[in-house]
Amino acid sequence: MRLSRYFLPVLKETPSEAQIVSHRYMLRAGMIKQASAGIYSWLPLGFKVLRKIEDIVHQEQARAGHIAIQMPTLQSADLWRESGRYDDYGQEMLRMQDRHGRDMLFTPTAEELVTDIFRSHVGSYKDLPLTLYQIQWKFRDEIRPRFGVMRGREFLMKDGYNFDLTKEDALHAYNRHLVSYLRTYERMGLQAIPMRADSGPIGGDDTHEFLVLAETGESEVFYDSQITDLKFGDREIDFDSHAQCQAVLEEFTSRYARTDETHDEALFNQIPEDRRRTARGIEVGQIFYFGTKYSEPMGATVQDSDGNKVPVHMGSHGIGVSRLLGAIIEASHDDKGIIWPEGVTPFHAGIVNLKQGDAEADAACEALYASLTALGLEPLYDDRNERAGGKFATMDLIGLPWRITVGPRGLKNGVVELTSRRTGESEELPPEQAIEKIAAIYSKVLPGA
Ligand code: P5A
Repeated sequence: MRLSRYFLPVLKETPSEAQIVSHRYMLRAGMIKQASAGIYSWLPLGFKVLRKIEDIVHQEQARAGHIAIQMPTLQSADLWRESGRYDDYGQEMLRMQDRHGRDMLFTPTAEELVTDIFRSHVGSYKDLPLTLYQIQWKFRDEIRPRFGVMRGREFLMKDGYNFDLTKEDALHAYNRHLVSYLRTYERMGLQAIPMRADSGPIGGDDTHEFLVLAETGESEVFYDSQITDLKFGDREIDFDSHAQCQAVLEEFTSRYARTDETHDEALFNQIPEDRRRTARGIEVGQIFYFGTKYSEPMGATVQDSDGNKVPVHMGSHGIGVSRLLGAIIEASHDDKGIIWPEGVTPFHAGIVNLKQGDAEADAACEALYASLTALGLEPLYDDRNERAGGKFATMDLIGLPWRITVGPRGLKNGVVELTSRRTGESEELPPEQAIEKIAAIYSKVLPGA
């Protein structure tokens, strides 16, 4: 993409309504525009990152054997009356009527709808296990929408639902999701710690939230510092193996880590004092096992091997897809702007032409642009007639991990400058070597590369 032809409405001033750094940078970098309280339009740069996050989620869901569907945002109230949640859900649910006076609602979650799909089409234990998921907009009429995409009213969620014959199988689905989520968040450059939590209106006793530690997080958390040393890394897991998923779950959940809802001071105090941590965290996901809470009242049953009709055991699992942009920025920025992890960056490298209009500099930039594109990478070329200082400030703000700076002086010596956004370190090297280096870095990040 050439910046001269892109739509990147960068703001010079810091918007006064933004209280936390991710919200400020998302507005300043022209990623989002508020449409009304807690509701945002996604501008090109923000939309690009949102799509990258969705891509990672889809890839990791496929790896775990889960199947994508798409359900509507508007639902009939009838199903929610069947489960009993229509009256329970309260004011967070946006309710409306269609022209015939039928009660409708904007989906805050979709346990009922997916259970209805299941009961209409699945009747035998032979069709299990089954996990269906979607990435879809949700609406929750939060009393205090704030911090931009962090606590929106409309927000994008990955929501998945497992259907299993037995409790044991459903607990495997729970464990499998925990493992899959560890991998998913790490690919986004995040450490998200599973913590024992409270299940709220979704229900059930088994639930973990995934929290990214950040001072601006809305949740208070308590944990054993040893937990932050754990990395999932690139281990190969057989997601069908109960034993393997169980082992990973135990490794990542055996140390104390709880949100304030489930915090137990006496247990916490058994950890050696130098390892006790109290901090704040951003909830980027949550997994639930709730057994037959929906399948029983809604009649979602299958025939077991003895021919008996039994309600299926279920759980649901959510990732805050749009919230993740805020969480990633909170975890990765400096005073100049965002620092995107390679896995989610909107463009792989920036090209800054120090002397637009200089025949040699222009040609060198074009050649770099073509080489990166040929490798399947997306460069953002700042080809505007602007001062170098302004170009650098924009690149720093939008946070591309790598910048190639091209100017007539370097070109005389056959070199360009390659700068890491994260460390600020630069090196001069011939253009081909700069390309090779960038290609090598992304070959480890991009799937299939
Ligand atoms: C699991 C999937 C559920 O709704 N039902 C389907 C279950 N879980 S949840 O924890 O309530 O939500 C899942 C994730 O969505 C994100 N989230 C939000 N993001 C932005 N703004 C909001 N107002 C908001 N509310 C929830 C969180 O990341 C949460 O973990």
